[in-house]
Amino acid sequence: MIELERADSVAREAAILVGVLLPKQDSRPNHGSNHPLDELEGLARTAGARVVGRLTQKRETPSVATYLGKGKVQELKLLAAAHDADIVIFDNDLSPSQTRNLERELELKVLDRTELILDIFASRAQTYEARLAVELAQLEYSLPRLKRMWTHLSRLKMGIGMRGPGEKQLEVDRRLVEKRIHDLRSELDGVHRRKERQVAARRSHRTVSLVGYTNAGKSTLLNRLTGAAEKAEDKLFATLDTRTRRWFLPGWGPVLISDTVGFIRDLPHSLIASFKATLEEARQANLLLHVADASDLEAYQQISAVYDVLKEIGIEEKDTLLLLNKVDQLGSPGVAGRAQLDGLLNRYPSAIPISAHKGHGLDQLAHAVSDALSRSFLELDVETGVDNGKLQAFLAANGEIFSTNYDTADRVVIHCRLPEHLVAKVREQSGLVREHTPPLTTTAENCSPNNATENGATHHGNGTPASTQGQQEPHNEREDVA
Ligand SMILES: Nc1nc2c(ncn2[C@@H]2O[C@H](COP(=O)(O)OP(=O)(O)OP(=O)(O)O)[C@@H](O)[C@H]2O)c(=O)[nH]1
Ligand SMILES: [Mg+2]
Repeated sequence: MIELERADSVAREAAILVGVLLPKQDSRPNHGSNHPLDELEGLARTAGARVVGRLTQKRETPSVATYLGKGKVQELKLLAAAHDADIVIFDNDLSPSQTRNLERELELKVLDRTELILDIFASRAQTYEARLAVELAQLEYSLPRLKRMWTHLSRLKMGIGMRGPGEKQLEVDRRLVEKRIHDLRSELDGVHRRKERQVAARRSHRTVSLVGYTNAGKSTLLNRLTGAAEKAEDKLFATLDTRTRRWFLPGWGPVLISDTVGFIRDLPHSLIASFKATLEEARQANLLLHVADASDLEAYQQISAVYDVLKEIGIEEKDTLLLLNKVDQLGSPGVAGRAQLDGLLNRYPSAIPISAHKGHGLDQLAHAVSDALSRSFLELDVETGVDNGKLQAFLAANGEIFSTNYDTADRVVIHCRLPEHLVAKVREQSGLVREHTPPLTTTAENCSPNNATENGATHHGNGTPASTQGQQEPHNEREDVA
């Protein structure tokens, strides 16, 4: 089987890692204690390579022809020969001509960081949607590099960077690739629209979405909270699609919680764009839980890389709780200690320290989630005809009913808590909506619609309190696009 042959060859690939430290990257904190190629090594291992050597160079700017300086290219060639390497992986993004020049010079396959990430995604994508997304991202990456085939290498073999559609498409004519890209885009658009509708259909439930750097512990937390058994591994990009589970939030009730693909610094733009459908749950969630690995020496950089990706998909303004995970690890050898956690808490005072693995901090997490969700709920008095059973059933299904008062023969007032975005639906079903008036001040008189303005909730003819009306309409319109 071809797949097995590929996996087999990848497992045997000996890789040299190369990083050019430009002034911006070199000034990233913690590099004194963490090797700048550690993350690339994690990625290379995830792709199945055996790392046999590392080489770094500090430069003001990359060399136009080979990214590395001339002398370093020769050093790299010797290093690769000494370790009988099969492949060279750069931590930087190379232009098509830099890759070609390096491959000629080194007589070895050369990959850059983007290509390595794409390759991992290609080998891990399980669902139809994830496969389409990865194929599209790979083809977009390959298009400007179509001339670059590894035929000029004497030691051509299958392996990293040649999985997925890469090896097929590099041989075909550009127009066919463009056509395939076009087809994939429209197929993914269809998937995205279907996904938007599916997610929107669940709007009556509050939804919480886990986001975060890859390997931060999102799937472990989902499993811990919901008793699910999703794959959680000490591997980068263990999760590539979205799983949604029901979480019984103490003191609140059931909410939907979803786990999704992890982020990484400099995530290729084409990949983010292709994974739009996968990230739809996060886009429509009421609340994001940003899981960060507080024990990682690069925690600060990882947190800001996640914010960068959230910005790129346009959801950086969403209500977000930052969770500092793996606190059980603090104090273990080789990981960040208590001082880093204190520093993180100083920088992000409302962050919640947790251990998804051991279950620490989950009560505090549940409280914080309840509080955050409550902010988007309204406590209301809904008045309607006693015979409007449909609306009463709607309120019972989508909100929480505290009391029902039959103050007049034909009218009923229901005191309830309701998601803000459903207020318009209540109005559509002949419900008159007012801010809740506490029972002690409630009289038969001020429950009548005519007196609504007198008890503090300004009416606008449609039953919505002034305080909610302004935000309500655009919010609903945006969600109704699906
Ligand atoms: N010590 C410790 N390890 C944890 C904790 N949470 C998760 N881990 C470990 O971290 C690794 C990654 O966990 P996952 O839950 O797969 O991480 P993820 O964020 O889903 O990763 P991707 O799906 O790859 O993006 C696994 O080996 C977990 O066992 C924790 O609280 N403490
Ligand atoms: Mg995961």
